[in-house]
Amino acid sequence: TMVLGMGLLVASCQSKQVQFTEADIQIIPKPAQVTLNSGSFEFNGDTKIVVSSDEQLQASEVLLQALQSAANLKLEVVKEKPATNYITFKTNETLGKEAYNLTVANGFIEIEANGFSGELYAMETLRQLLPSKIESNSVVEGTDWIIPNISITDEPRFEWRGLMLDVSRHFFQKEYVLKTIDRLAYLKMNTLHLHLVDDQGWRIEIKQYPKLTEVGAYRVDQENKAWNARPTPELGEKATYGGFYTQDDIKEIVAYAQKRGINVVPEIEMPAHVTSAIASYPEFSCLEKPVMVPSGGLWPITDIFCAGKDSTFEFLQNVLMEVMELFPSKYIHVGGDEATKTNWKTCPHCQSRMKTEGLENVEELQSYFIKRMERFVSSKGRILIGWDEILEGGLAPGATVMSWRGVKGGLEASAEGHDVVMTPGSHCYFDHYQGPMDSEPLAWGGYLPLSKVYQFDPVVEEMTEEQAKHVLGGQANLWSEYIPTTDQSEYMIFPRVVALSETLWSPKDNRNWDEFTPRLENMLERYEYQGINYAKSAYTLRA
Ligand code: TNX
Repeated sequence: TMVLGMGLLVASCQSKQVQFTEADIQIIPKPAQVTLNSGSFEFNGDTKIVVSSDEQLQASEVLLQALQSAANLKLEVVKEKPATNYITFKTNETLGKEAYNLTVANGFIEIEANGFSGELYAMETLRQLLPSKIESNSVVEGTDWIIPNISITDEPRFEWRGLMLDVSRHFFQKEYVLKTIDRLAYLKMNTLHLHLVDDQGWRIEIKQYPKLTEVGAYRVDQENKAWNARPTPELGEKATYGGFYTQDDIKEIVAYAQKRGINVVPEIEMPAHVTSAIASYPEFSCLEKPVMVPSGGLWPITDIFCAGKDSTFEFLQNVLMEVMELFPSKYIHVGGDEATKTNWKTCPHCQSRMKTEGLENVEELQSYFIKRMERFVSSKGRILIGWDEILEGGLAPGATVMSWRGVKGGLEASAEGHDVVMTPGSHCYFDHYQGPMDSEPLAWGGYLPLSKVYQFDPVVEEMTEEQAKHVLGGQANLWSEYIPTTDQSEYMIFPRVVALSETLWSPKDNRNWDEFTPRLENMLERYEYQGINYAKSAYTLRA
């Protein structure tokens, strides 16, 4: 045993060498530029990480944790550069905030970046260069933790790389949101849009209006077997199904996301998709009639916020004040979609508002509504963003548009000089089927296979160069009418989000489906280790 012990000691001081080939480089999203060099770098018990800031330490966390749990290697974090076998950071102020250069050479790894996001993304890349077993949450024996000598120059094509979770139609616990944040960061996605309000549930605690969550966060049941199948519940029925995030939960989510380079964009819907709010405070609707929080996908719903009463605006501004305290996001989403304006046509408050403001139709009244909110949001130094319906009747001057009904809204808004985020239903709706309907779990309808997500491009042909400059990026939306569990949510997100991440990050010319699929296969191995319930069907049906 003495001799054996010595042998191990020697082995751990020397590093093994392996020659890699191009096919071994399986990073997703594909980096802008990769050069494979000869030689390799082995992580072992002597490898050190040299950090000179809290941000660098935070960025290193993903690699430190992975190496510890899968490889049983506890890398020492030091301030002074050792002679060999280390990772080091270098600041390069000419780089973009999310860019990084990564050099792996004999005996050292150097990360060049200009701030936290770039540092983090370099670490995520290192993690992906390691064998997929690095994702195991228990120690894997008999694996060499060796990566190729390589130089990578990388930066994103788009600044908005998002996923929207609809936590209203079904509520998802904070823990699942945190997990999703980790998984987005792994793919260098940087935006999590939380759809916190809809007819079927109000999901954020607002201190000034406690009934929003006491009443608005709960409904009679989770039933949602067919679109519109369930009738409006009877007044007084017991409503116990649901949940919400406390303000402390929100603070935790936001802080967690910040440490993973992710901006959390809150969405507070208005003027429609708000039965949960009206069930809590009927006085802010036109009819002021008591209603129950409906289940499932019940739609359309005519009870919406009254655009005539000043008290509605006061209420919404107070809500947004609390929201802006909690979310540092530059963008505040106010929904604006699918407002059925039937009641506005007869409501005396709305009619008199139209008269005094000189508005000709209810579309202009919605435009008035959003413009008024936009003035408020921008007075607080934030940017209002909304679904493309906010274009109707005239777009608010500082607003950014999220184009979902195809690319039309994005074309129109960018032509007017507004920024846009492209989320067309055709390529970005993860609530749609990803395989044949008869073999897939119930979904909203529509068909969005993996390959189609991979074809997505937020910049469309019809755009001029000037319009293209206004495209911030793209985002997938996961509406959850038919998604009652986290398992089902994972199933709909993965692996389509893998394809999305590459369309939003990688240079257009670097994208190639046939070259992508083997890398995807490697990613799915990683998801096996991470315990993600990805859709295997999407993968077998990928062609
Ligand atoms: C339309 S997309 C909606 C959502 C639904 C979705 C179902 C958008 C802005 N509004 O309320 O959940 O369709 O695909």
